[in-house]
Amino acid sequence: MAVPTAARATLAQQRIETPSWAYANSGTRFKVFAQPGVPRDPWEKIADAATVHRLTGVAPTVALHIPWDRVEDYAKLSAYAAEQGVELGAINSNVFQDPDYKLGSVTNPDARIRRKAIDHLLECVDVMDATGSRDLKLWFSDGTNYPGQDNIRARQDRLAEALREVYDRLGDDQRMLLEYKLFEPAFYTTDVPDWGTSYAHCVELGEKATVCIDTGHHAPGTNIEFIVAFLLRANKLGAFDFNSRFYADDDLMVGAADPFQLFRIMYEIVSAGALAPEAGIAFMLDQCHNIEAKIPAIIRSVLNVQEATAKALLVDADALAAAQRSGDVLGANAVLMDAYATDVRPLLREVRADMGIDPDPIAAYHASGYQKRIEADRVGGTQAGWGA
Ligand code: LRH
Ligand code: MN
Ligand code: MN
Repeated sequence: MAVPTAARATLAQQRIETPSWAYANSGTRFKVFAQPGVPRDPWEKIADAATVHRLTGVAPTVALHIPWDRVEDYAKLSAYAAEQGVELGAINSNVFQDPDYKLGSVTNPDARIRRKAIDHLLECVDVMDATGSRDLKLWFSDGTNYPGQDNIRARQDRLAEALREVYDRLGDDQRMLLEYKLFEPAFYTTDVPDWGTSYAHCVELGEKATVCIDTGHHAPGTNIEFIVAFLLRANKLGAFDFNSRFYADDDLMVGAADPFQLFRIMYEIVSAGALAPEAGIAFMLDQCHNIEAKIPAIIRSVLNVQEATAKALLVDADALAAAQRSGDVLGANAVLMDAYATDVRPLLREVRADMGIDPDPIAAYHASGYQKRIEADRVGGTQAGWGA
C-alpha cells in the first residue's frame, strides 16, 4: 500500500491509555459476572496493562481510579509500573460512591459534605505528585432528580468554588480534565451535563483546565466530531474517554457500535495536527468488559482506535481542500469515504512488524499463555468498584 512514511511513523508513535478498572470485574446494576484470572489489586491491573502494551506497542500508560486503586505507597506503584514497562497515567477521582454523596459531592447543599469531596480531589492531586501523573480527571455524578430539589444556580456556584480550590492546588505541570455526562445517576439536572458547561468552567479556571470528552456521555445523535473541532479550535480539548454506546453510558468497546463516528472524530484530530503527544490530548479508554474476555477486549479496542486513526491519516488532504474550495460537495465527501473504506489492517500489520511486535496482537495474546497463567495464579479477583 502506498502510504506515506510519515503516516506509518505516526501510527507507530500513537499513544492510547488503558484504564485500570477495565481489567477488573465489572457489571451492570443487575449482575457482575466474575471472570477467572482478573486482577486482585492495582499491581495486577498494571501487569495486565503492561501486557497490552507489550503486544500492541501503543498503550504505554494506565489510568488509575482512586479509591479503587488506593495503595499505601504510590511512588512504589509507579516504580513497579516502570519495571513492567508502562507508566501511570491520569488519576481519576471518585466522588460518586460514598453514601454521603446522595445529594451531590462538590455541589451538595451541605458544606461539610462539599468539604469532604474537595478533600478527596485534593488527595488525588497528592497521588499525582507521587505518581508523576499529569492529569486529574474529574467526573461529577452530581445533579438532582426532581424540579425544585435544589437551586440550580447555587449548585453551579458551589461547583465553581470547588473547582477553583482544586485548580489552585495543581502543580505547574499538572492539568485538570473536566468530564461531562448528560444524565445518570441524576435524572432531572446534572451539574456538568454537556461540553458547553465543562468548557465554560474550564475557561473561567484557566489554561490548566480542559474538557474530557467521554464518547458515551451524549444524547443519541449528538455530533461528537463537531464538539472535537470546536474544542480544538479553542485549545480546550484535553482528553478522550473512548468507548461505544448503543443506548446510554454503555461502556462497550470503542469502535464497536459506530466505527464511522470514531473515524470522523479521529479525522478532526488528525486534520488539526493534534494526534502527537506534544499536542497535549490524552487518548484514553474508559470501558467495562462485563461479558467478554477483558484483556483481548482491551487489545481489540486499541486496534479499533488504531484503525480509525490510520484511515484518518489516509484522507487525501489536498484533494479534500480542492473539492471544498470549489464547492464540490460530493467530491469532498468521496475523499473522506475513500479513506474510510480502505482496509488498513494490512498497513497496521506492517507497522507492527516494523515495531518488532507480532502483527496480530490478539492471536499473540492467545498464544502467549498469559491468560492461563493469571487464571492459575489469581484467585478471587476484585470488582472495578461499580457494584461496590
Ligand atoms: C462515569 C465515567 C467516569 C468515571 C468512569 C469510571 O460514567 O465515565 O469517567 O470515572 O466512568
Ligand atoms: Mn468516562
Ligand atoms: Mn461513563
